[in-house]
Amino acid sequence: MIDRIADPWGPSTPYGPGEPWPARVDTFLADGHTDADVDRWVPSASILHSNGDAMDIAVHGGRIVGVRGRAGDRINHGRLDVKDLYGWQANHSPDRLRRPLVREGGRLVEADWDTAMGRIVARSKELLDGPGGWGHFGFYTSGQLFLEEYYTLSVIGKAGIGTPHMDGNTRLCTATAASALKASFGTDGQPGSYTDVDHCDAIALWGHNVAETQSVLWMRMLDRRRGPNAPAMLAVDPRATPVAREADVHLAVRNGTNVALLNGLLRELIRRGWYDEAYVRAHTIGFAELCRVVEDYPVRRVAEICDVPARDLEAAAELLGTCDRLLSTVLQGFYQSNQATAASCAVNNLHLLRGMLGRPGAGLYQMNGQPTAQNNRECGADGDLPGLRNWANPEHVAQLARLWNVDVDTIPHWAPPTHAMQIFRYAEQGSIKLLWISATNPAVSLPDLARIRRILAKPELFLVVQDLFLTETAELADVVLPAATWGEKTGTFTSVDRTVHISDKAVDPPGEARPDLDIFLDYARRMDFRDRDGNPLVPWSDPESAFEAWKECSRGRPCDYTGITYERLRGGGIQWPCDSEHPDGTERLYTDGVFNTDPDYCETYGQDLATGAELLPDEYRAKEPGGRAFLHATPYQPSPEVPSDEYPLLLTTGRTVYQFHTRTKTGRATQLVHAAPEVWVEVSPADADRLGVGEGDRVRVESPRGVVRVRARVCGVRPGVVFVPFHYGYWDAGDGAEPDRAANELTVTAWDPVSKQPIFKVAAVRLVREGDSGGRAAPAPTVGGSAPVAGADVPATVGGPAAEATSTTEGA
Ligand SMILES: Nc1nc2c(c(=O)[nH]1)N[C@H]1C(S)=C(S)[C@@H](COP(=O)(O)OP(=O)(O)OC[C@H]3O[C@@H](n4cnc5c(=O)[nH]c(N)nc54)[C@H](O)[C@@H]3O)O[C@H]1N2
Ligand SMILES: Nc1nc2c(c(=O)[nH]1)N[C@H]1C(S)=C(S)[C@@H](COP(=O)(O)OP(=O)(O)OC[C@H]3O[C@@H](n4cnc5c(=O)[nH]c(N)nc54)[C@H](O)[C@@H]3O)O[C@H]1N2
Ligand SMILES: [Mo]
Repeated sequence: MIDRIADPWGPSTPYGPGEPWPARVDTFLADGHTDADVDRWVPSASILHSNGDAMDIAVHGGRIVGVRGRAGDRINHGRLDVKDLYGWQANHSPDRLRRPLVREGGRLVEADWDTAMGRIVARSKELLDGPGGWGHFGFYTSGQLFLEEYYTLSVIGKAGIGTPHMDGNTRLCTATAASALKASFGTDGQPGSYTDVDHCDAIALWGHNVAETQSVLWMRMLDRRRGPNAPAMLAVDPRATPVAREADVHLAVRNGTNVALLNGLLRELIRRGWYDEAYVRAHTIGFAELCRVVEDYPVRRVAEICDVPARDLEAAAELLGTCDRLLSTVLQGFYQSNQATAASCAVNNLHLLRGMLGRPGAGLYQMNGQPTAQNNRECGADGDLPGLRNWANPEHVAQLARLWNVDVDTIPHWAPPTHAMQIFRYAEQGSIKLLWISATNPAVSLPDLARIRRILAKPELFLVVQDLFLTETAELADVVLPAATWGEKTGTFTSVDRTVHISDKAVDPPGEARPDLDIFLDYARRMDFRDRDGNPLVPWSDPESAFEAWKECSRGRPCDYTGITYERLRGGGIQWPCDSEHPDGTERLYTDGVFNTDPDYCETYGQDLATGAELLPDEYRAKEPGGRAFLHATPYQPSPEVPSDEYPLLLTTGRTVYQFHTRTKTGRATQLVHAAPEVWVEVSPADADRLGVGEGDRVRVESPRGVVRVRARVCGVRPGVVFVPFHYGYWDAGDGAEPDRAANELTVTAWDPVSKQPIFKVAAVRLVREGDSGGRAAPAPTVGGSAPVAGADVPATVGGPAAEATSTTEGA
């Protein structure tokens, strides 16, 4: 029995390079249940991060009673993340939405489905038939639905209503992953495989606190680190995360300076000849321009911009330049920071320069965050066209028109699809009059919340919210639709390394809650969307028939699913592309150094990485990519908001291992609530001293936009920077929530010019002491990035008997 709150990573199983990662099966059964009284184990995968850990759901008496990792699965070899062990308990929370709600006289009251859907359909028809038609519709969805749901929504939006105003919270999450992959390699799709961890001799983590956010992947990395011939490790993060503490080289850069750092590192590699000339010549375009741009970033200058020691930069360059099999992961420290796409492409440059792609151990993950973000990008409910098609390529649009049997001009393609921040802007200006939000909670997760609340509360905006709970966002809705979730519905989803899993229905949803797929299908039926021949536009009726329809859409594209069936998935995960040429799936992309940059095949004609300006098709063709990848070079520019006399500190935001996003699930699982009950701010010892702030003291963090009242944790964040986790909204988990606690009260309305991903990782703030600690430590975990400074008198984060789980290793 292991208290996995106290030890989120569990027992180590060291292994050496090229060896298989040993299995370790993690199980948690609640309330004294044992294997013996489990009626059924239902196959699924984790839904509280993007790792795609396979698990089985334990069912007893029609209820979920626990989970167990699947030993034979290629991703996790049986291990489970701490949120997955306990988070499912939220499914049974007594405050789940059980019936639809509609607004009557200013209040939300219960209604039946006919009434709720009737209101949405009446408003939709009125808008669609009136002047401006499709322009009044906005859809804002998620990275947490299933593939079948995104594809259905995508067809409804693009071929039924014909609106370009559809995006996902994936815009906040992995828009930059997609942009960087498209810009360098031609299309979305991760080149690497998780088995690269088994083979690599160096790991670089670029703004990725993998220990807390993809903890099973971290277990794999740690097991290599504890075994023979361990890989070297580089961490780039302004905080002393567990990753940074483990790394051989930790660059605690000033947040917002990633491009300067990468330019400096690339310059060192080139200068010292640490690159693969033959690979660069055969497989890339843009080397001369890259050399020219990075020439301006000598180590001394970069050390100054990033505020890290020059010798650490040199050590990092040597680590990256002299390894044989480099594995990189990139996540929010890049995607949500300044110059997001340019910085992420610079990591692609590094792998291209060193020829570190397409072979075991030489892996690159432009990471996903949410469990099903990849599917949203594939299916196009997020501001892409389905099947990783190029909206600016008329033949790609024509393919969709043929598939759906609709007029080409119905499908919006005259301009780039509208990104989320612009959708909210249109709602603010009043041109979007119906906004349908599914499986996301923007009243906590979007930047500059005072503004977002104003927009969502506008009486002229007809707001539909489809969720499990009456969230901060749902409270502002005109119609609330109660959804079924993971464990209560069937569907598929795809993790970072393109592995597709099936998640089967294990139990019935509460009350009248319905799977999101059924809700979208119901809407399509009631709206009576038809194709050109008068047949129903959306002819499928359940998850499997939706999946079969999607397979046709994916045919011949990079994410080809045509060889996958539900039946095959019940035997285990499969990596796309899976087609007649690759019947068992594909472990790595670009093994032959040929990239998806062909003008007829690519997903984008490219953008200027500094300004976001779109290239014309002819400009792209003129480059004659011929299957080569693009090396992009971008000069560093300071962040849109930098510290001033008034706001002298840099703010960054992010996560703890125990909570997921706005806590609608993890905030309803006792073990996780107790581990991280309330918001805090991380302050460096130097800043704490200067400001007279001690551990647990009450402080105010203020930006030009808002304020949060929190307690201070003195810990390993870099001097001049403070960190606030963004998990805590207004909803009260019975933990005595204080007002003014959402990090996004402080953040800026600004985004990357290329990916349009908001900048959550850089803002200017000041910190004001409000009162003393009353002898209590901050409510921050002692595990993870918020671990207090050595010697601090802070009680350790533990879970006690309620958090005891088992971990079984072979032969143990
Ligand atoms: N426990 C947990 N796991 C999760 C989630 C969760 O909410 N909780 N969410 C999932 C999702 S959707 C996502 S997107 C991922 C996110 O996973 P991560 O990206 O790992 O998580 P974050 O904490 O947002 O940010 C990572 C790190 O970026 C650092 N950082 C901040 N600014 C900068 C900068 O300018 N440069 C650099 N180099 N680093 C910077 C922060 O200090 C932080 O440690 O996690 C997934 N997994
Ligand atoms: N300051 C700051 N802000 C951030 C970030 C940051 O690092 N810093 N990170 C950003 C990132 S990467 C992300 S991904 C976003 C996440 O932000 P959100 O998407 O707003 O976060 P969640 O709390 O996951 O919201 C998902 C909602 O969907 C509901 N839900 C779950 N499953 C289902 C389902 O099956 N069907 C339906 N209909 N509903 C369901 C949940 O109850 C919940 O209300 O936040 C972003 N905001
Ligand atoms: Mo995310």
